[in-house]
Formats: sequence, C-alpha cells, structure tokens
Amino acid sequence: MTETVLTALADGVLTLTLNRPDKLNSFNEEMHLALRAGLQRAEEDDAVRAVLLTGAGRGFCAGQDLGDRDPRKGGPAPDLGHTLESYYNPSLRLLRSLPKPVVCAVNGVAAGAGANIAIACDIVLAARSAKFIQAFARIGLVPDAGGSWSLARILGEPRAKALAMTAEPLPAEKAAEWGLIWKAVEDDSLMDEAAALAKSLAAGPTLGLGLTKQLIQSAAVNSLDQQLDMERDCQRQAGRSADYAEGVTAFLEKRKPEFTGQ
Ligand code: T3D
Repeated sequence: MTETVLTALADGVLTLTLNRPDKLNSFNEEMHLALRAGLQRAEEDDAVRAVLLTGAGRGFCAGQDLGDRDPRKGGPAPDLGHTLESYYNPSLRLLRSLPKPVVCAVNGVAAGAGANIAIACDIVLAARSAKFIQAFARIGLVPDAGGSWSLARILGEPRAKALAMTAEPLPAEKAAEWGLIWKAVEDDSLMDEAAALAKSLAAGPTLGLGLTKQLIQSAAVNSLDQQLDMERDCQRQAGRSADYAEGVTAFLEKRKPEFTGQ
C-alpha cells in the first residue's frame, strides 16, 4: 500500500512528504496518523535536528478529504469537533511544541487545514505559484487547525476576517509581503532552498534554536516582564550548553563552529 506520508532522514533533517497527490494531499485518517507519527519521531529521536514538511505532486495539502465527509452517503452528521480534537489538534500541538525547527516547503495550493498547518510551521517557504486558501467558508465551516489564532495574530483582524470570510486565494508573494510566510521563491528552486535551509538549521545549536522557538511563540501572550524572565531562564539554559561553549570557542579561534545539538 502507498505510504500517505513519505519519511526520510538525512543530515539531521527528517523530511515528511504528504503523499496523496491525486487528492492534493488532503487528509484521511491514515495520513493524519502518519503525520503525527513523523512528528513524534522528530520529538523523540536525537538524530533528528530539524524537520522539513512538504507535499507530493502539484499541491501542498487541500485540508480534509471531503470524500470522507460525503453527506449523500447518509448517516448522522459527523462530529467535526471530535475529528479536530482527535486528528488535527494533536499534530498542531506537536508542530508548535517540537523543540526543533520545522521548515515548510509549500509546493502548491494549501487550502483549509492544509493552509493552516503550513502557517503553523516555524519557517515557511512557498513556490511563487502556490496559493493559501481559507477554503472553510466555501463549505460552511470555520477556520481550524489553528488558523483563527494564527491569522488574527499575524495579519490582524481586517485581513484575517477577509481571508476567512471570502476564501479568496492568497498568492505566495502576497503572503510573504503580509508576513504570513518567510518568503516566496521560484518554483524550480523551492525544494533546493528549503532543503538547504533545513540542513543548515539541523547543523545549528539545536537546544538554543528550540528555546528561541519557545520564546518567540510565548511573546504574544506574555507581558514584557514575563518575557524578560523567560529570556533570563532560557539564556541560563543555553549558556550551559556544549553548543554555546563551541560557538564562543570557534569565534575566538576564527573558525566555523561545529555544533552537536547538545
Ligand atoms: O472534517 C473535518 O474533520 C473537519 C476539519 C476540516 C478541515 C478542512 O480542511 S475543511 C476544508 C476542506 N478543503 C477544502 O474545502 C478544499 C477543497 N478543494 C478545493 O477547493 C480545490 O481542490 C483547490 C482550490 C484546493 C484546488 O483546486 P484545483 O482546481 O487546483 O484542483 P481540483 O481539480 O479541485 O482538485 C484536484 C483533485 O483533487 C480533484 O480530484 P479529481 O477530480 O481529479 O479526481 C479533487 O476532487 C481532489 N481534491 C482536492 N481537494 C480535495 C480533493 N479531494 C478530496 N478532498 C479535498 N479536500
């Protein structure tokens, strides 16, 4: 049977490729579980020092597989709150709490939960031809997979509401201009650029990068005083790492540091 998420580990980068290209990598139960397993591996395996998430074929991810939600098949309406809690939310939480950088290479259309999973990654590169679509309004749903939270925080209410209520496609370049993603790159160079970025992050000071992620994610909810306290605690921890000692030594010896992630 075809794997719904392809997994490959090289140079400290765990590449997770959503792999249902004929359905634009929309989520069925199996793909949910495979993505979650990949993220859990990234959390537990010390050999993984960065994650690269992308999609197979011409799309990144079209959100929920609507074939699995066909009302014409009869039966009671599905409890979508339950499917969010059981399938989408655990992966979203893992992405955000993973103490390692997650790069997302958005290779094509990202719609519904697919758009919001991409946005939840730490550094997002998108092919110039890619589009982000808050497709929910088209089918009578509300933004999920963290979208109502991230869109409002990153873009502010006016743009968040307009994207969510109109479901108008947001081209990659505009998404970068608005600060929703890191950058839009030429389609042909997306995977090379994303892989190079993930590789360089994987060779970085993993502990410090994980703490940096936590700090930046906490800024939106913390007061300045809370954030200063958190910076103090994180810097104390980073300052005790082998990578900090190596970083300073390498600077003084005028050479490139060799971080081990410890
Ligand atoms: O249910 C729950 O658990 C709650 C959680 C919900 C989370 C959500 O994500 S809700 C939102 C679900 N997603 C959508 O509403 C998006 C649906 N897809 C589209 O609107 C369009 O496909 C796109 C705008 C993404 C891309 O359009 P286009 O013209 O480039 O491609 P296409 O021709 O529409 O799609 C290509 C194929 O993929 C096509 O199959 P076919 O005709 O070649 O056999 C199409 O049916 C299939 N496909 C695309 N999206 C989905 C899908 N099949 C199932 N589910 C999909 N979401």
